[in-house]
Amino acid sequence: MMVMRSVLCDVLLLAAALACCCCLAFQPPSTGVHKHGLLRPSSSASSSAAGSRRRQTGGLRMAISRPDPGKIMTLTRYMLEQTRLYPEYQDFESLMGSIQLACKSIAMLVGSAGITGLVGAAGAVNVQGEDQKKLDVLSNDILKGALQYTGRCGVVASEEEPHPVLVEEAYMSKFVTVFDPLDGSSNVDAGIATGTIFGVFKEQEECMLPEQLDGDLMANQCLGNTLQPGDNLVAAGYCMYSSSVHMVITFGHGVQGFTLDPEIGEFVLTHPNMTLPRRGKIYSMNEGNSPDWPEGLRQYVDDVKQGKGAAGHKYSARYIGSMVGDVHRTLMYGGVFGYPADKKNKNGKLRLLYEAAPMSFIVEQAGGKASTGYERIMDLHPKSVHDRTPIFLGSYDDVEEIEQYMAKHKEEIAPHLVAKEEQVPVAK
Ligand code: FDP
Repeated sequence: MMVMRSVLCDVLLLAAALACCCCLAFQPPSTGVHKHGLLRPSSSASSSAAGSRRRQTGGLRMAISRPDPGKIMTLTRYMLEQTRLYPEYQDFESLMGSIQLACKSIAMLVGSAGITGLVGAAGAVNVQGEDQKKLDVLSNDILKGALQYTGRCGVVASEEEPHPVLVEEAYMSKFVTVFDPLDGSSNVDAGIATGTIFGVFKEQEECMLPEQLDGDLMANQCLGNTLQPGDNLVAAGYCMYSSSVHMVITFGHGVQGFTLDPEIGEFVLTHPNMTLPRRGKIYSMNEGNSPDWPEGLRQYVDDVKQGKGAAGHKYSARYIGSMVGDVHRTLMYGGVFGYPADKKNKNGKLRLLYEAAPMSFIVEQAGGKASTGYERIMDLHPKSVHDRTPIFLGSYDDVEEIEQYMAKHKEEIAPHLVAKEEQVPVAK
């Protein structure tokens, strides 16, 4: 009897959910946009006359509203409007135009990969010894291609390229762009969230060399532009390909989150001025590696699981294994994401230049903290394009607490790559 009742309940719930989905799928466009372009449900029945509809679906009432195209804050419009406030945004406009176009193309490829056969390995191994997926290779080409014609970007450094690459107009450009074209790609065949991470540095003056100089030397100088600390970043962002496509960006004046509206093919501002709560309730790390973690971290995780940390409440574990997905959730809900050093990987796994530094810039701009466990990620100077670093980022107080636990076991510090004393001199 009990079993029958629960089956009946499930059937009823399923029917309600299906009815709700149909309702979602077939709602016609209507108005209902707040000043930042946020979608919001209509507040009164009279709004149906203005284009929004409500339907009774077995007890569930749903109101779907579509933004008024004239009022929508698209990423393109946002960039235009920001140039009035900050003249330096003018330089980012064409760069962001190319990056958003590339992200839309990658989103389309990722979304249809199972159907078009773009799953599985490409048959090559990247410079870091990882199997390249077909989508890794394609995403890299799309981004490089898009950046080539901005007239603003001279050098790109990518996870999928052994060395930085000079793109057209290299000697007249202003920016160096670093990116991981498809982060978390080992998950992509399973339909799990993946993303593109990017960071933008200003080119250093040394790249403006006299023409008579030997070509190779000039190229080397220009390529050396990529090796800058996170503190030099002028823009950073990521695009997440998941149940919806999100673009989160910072130019050093806060963090803005956009969502791709598939009906109009535009990124719309849905999360203005994203901020992290000071404390969270989630820790996000690959706990399978915990036997090899530093003792301080093991103790931290043990304590917060039992509510014995400074917050006084119990923490839950959430780990996707895709940095963009894990960082996005951390930005939305708070808590801490980490990929620590361990006995086998003294520098952790994630790459400083095009993963850790851009994400740290975003997190700091959202009021959070990003650390190796001992020092600020943004202070680290990479020695080579593919350097790795341990990382903890997220709610300020949570990351600070991890640093305190790690400090209790200082003797265990992994000899990680960029101790401040041995920094590579890089002109700012
Ligand atoms: P992936 O190898 O799938 O590209 O960038 C490396 C990365 O994913 C991150 O996105 C992710 O956070 C991490 O590796 C996951 O590593 P583990 O599988 O070792 O947990």
